[in-house]
Amino acid sequence: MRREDFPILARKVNGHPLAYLDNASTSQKPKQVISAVSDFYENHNSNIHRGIHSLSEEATEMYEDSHVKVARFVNADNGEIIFTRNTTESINLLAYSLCLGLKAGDEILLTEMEHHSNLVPWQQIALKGGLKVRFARVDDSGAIDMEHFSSLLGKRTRIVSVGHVSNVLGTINPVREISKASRDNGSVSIIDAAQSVPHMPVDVKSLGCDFLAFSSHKMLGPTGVGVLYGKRHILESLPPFLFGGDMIRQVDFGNSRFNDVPWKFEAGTPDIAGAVGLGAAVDYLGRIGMDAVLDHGRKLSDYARSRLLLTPGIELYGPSGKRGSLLSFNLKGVHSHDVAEILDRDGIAVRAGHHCAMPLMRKLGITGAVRASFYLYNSKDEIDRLESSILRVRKVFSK
Ligand code: C6P
Repeated sequence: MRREDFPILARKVNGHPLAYLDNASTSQKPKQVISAVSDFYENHNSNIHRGIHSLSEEATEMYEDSHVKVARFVNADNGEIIFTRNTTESINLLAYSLCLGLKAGDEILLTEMEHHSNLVPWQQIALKGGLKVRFARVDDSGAIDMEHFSSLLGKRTRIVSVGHVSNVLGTINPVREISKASRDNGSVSIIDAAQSVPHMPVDVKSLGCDFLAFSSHKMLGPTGVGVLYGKRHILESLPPFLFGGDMIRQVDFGNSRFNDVPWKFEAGTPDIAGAVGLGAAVDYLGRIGMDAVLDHGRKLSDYARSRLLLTPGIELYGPSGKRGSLLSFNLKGVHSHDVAEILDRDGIAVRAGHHCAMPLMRKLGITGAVRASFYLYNSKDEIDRLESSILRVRKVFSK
């Protein structure tokens, strides 16, 4: 699918054509995104919302246009999209701003499969404020134990924050059901959509969540830009996270009044070129269609699973049915870093290690895993190369 749009994919690594299977970490960028960023710097670079001159007006319009494009992409309304630096910052913003209003003993409900970005911010705020973080169990199939989840959702649960797609297991969590249960319980619902928005159609209205966070760099856009969707009335009532320029309406020595949403949450000069690049990424994905992106990712992930199931010595993690576009595994008796290093010699880029999910690793009884993650430019041929390379690793280590 449009491999030729991605200049980096023409590269060779260690003498082999690059098979980039580390997309859950960050995706590659098409020339349309790269050109949008360089066009911004070459022709429009200026600060936004400040200067009354042509360049500043152009930059402001381009930056705001990206808010609108991203809002449309996830079916949010204007004013409901905040640009942050990444998913991590989006969740930190919520941890700070939402927890300011909580009391000691209030609870935050997560799951055992969360990425550190959706765990450490809550844990640290909870430690400071006497809040309690609870974790819904992950069962042997790699799914959230929904009975356990329901048993933890109680009178003191103020916040429920759950990953849409696990970056280790690939599990697609029932976030619509979770958002509804949270709403019925009077809790705020948050979806960590870092691994879903790049790979499938996501509609915040249909999911019914209060907040949803994701990163530009995993969906063909530049690094340095993240997104936080929030229901407008909640954003309006929430205190800001960062203070300074651009997020204010009126400042006196004694106090300040804040700007409207989303700018109340966008203090200081943002990554303007990055936001413009994200707009171009959303245009690109929109032209392909997210249903087609999902279909392609699913086919590759199913194909990879079917091949690796037959590979001797492989232990696979995550559900056997519908999964995100990734697959984690270990080769028995070989450290995941050694596998990744030998695959790299064959030009195959995968991630290995704990994948920023140490508690989940502990739960699985492993210290790390190898992860192959796919995107719209990957092919079955690359998965065949992965399989042959793994067989070579096995040979090296069985000597
Ligand atoms: N996971 C991975 O290789 P940032 O780094 O803020 O853009 O995204 C954080 C994040 C949050 N939630 C989930 C489910 C994620 O997968 C990630 C990023 C990468 O798995 C880098 S650790």
